[in-house]
Amino acid sequence: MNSLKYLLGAAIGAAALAAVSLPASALTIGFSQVGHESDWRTAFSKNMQDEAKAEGIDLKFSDANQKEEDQLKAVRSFISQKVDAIVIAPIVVTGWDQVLKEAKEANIPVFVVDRDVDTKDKSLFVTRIAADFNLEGKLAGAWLAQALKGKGDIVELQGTVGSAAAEYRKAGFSAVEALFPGIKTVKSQSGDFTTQGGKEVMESFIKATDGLKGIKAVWAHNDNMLLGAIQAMKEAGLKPGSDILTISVDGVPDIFKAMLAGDANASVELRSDIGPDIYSVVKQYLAGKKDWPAWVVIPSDLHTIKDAAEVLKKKGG
Ligand code: GYE
Repeated sequence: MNSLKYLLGAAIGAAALAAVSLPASALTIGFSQVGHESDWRTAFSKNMQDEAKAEGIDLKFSDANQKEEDQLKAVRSFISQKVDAIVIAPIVVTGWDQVLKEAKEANIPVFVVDRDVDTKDKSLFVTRIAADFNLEGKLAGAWLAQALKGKGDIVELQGTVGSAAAEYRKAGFSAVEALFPGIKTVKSQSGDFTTQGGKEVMESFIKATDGLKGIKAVWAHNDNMLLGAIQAMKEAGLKPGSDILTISVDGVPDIFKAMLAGDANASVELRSDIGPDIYSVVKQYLAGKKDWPAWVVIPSDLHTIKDAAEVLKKKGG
């Protein structure tokens, strides 16, 4: 009887121990993040970290500070730590082949998220989980073409040079612009997706065009650059949101606040809460589902002053 009790106790003890020691065998994921250049990015990082906690994932998070070489270092360190999977939000599209081959040789699956890579060998990563940046550019272009009634000079604030988010958005927007001979981008420069970058570039545009003379609108590849540009325009006595129309991408809380204040007009929102989508793909892959489309598309949609208050409320702002 005593020995039965003992056995029972030991079994319960072992079960309890197994439960306690579960985190040690939990899924370990290395996530190489671009940086913290925008509100969208910090919201995405937070979502990845919060969701990892909620799902019991051991997330090794690395912020590359918009520096390519830091990102390559982070991925190599994940490989040497033998993580179960690597998630990469690539800063730029180029330069990935070698390190992806190293991950493949180490048998660690790689998932590309958010921005794209230009590697020809698509077997170097499982899939890409991301919004359609080209479509975002098209939505922005279509909204602006309509708002301008097909006529007007505009200036463009580009995102990080060589990033998929900047390249694809520019291409999408240009495709629509090409349909409207009356619309012309007269100035275009990168503000590196930051508020400060957007402010500085807009200041230089204002100087170069005698206070944006003849300019009817600003197209910014993200909200933060536009928020910086709005500051610059207001400091120069201009009226963004009315005299100069604005369109940008991301849908961060501050852009909806700017719309409600009358300083901005529209933004294409892309989801930053994609942690659950990403982890779900990684988990299914590790559990044996190996066939994935090359791209798992996350939807994006356009918002204006009409639904700004409602969206802001949903975002808790
Ligand atoms: O729009 C911008 C960020 O790659 C989609 O990067 C992302 C972009 C986003 O810094 O704010």
